[in-house]
Amino acid sequence: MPETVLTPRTKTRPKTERPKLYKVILVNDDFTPREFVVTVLKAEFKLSEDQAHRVMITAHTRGVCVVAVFTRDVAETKAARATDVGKAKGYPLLFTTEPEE
Ligand code: TYC
Repeated sequence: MPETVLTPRTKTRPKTERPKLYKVILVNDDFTPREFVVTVLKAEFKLSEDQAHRVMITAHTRGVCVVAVFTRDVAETKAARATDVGKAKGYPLLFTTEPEE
């Protein structure tokens, strides 16, 4: 009797987990000038003038706004750097991070 050779119809590939992503969140305060917030958003997060202005206004009116999403390391580094830029000018500007659901 001839042997039946079955060829698999699906390719197997090693499963690589996608890294968990973290949101960088801009927090409103009553002291940091609006234009300064926009400048920091453009410099640290590479937002356009228009994007930066929208993010700033959203945080200003709602209290917080998600700026962007990164891997944990990148999110924490960028949030710390952006917060430090404000601190250097004596402003309480704050960026925090939070894991995505
Ligand atoms: N609320 C600030 C003001 O009126 C501007 C501001 C916006 C500050 C967003 C922080 O995350 C912020 N000067």
